[in-house]
Amino acid sequence: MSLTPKDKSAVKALWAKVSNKADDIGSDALSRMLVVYPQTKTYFSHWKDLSPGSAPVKKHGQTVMTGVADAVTKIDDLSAGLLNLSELHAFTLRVDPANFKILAHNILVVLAIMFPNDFTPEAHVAMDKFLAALARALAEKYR
Ligand code: HNI
Repeated sequence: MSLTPKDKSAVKALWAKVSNKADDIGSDALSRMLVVYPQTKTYFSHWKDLSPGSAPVKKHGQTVMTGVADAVTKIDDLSAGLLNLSELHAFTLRVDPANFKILAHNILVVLAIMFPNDFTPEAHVAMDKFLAALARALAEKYR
């Protein structure tokens, strides 16, 4: 499902409202992913502390959300925009692409909790489509 112009503006509008809390969103989404989908912990076994809100979780949450912020600016061509990041996850990090959908889900959950008023059904569907497209773009170099 591709993003309509309306979806794209809804994503940009929501992102403009929430981006100053990107670090908190990232930390909470990553914390939830590791607790609720513990199979995702295998990629981070080199961290000292994988518990919710720990220093490495916070730091990596920040990193991931920088990637999401970058993707918002590249929303018109995510495949080209995320090519390097896709290659990194596929060939170097060897992250199973199923995990991109899992993280996308957790980001949505956190947005809904932190921004109940801004997370309208329109914002919800647009963000869901955007995160799905982001996950697809990240998975592109796997084949
Ligand atoms: Ni991901 C590193 C962005 C999903 C495992 N990841 C990064 C970096 C960015 C990034 C940016 C840093 C790149 C660099 O160093 O140049 N990751 C994203 C985005 C998503 C995502 C935008 C999806 C929304 N990554 C995932 C998922 C997993 C994952 C779902 C595993 C469950 N990523 C990693 C690992 C690293 C990583 C592992 C290396 C981090 C480290 O310190 O070991």
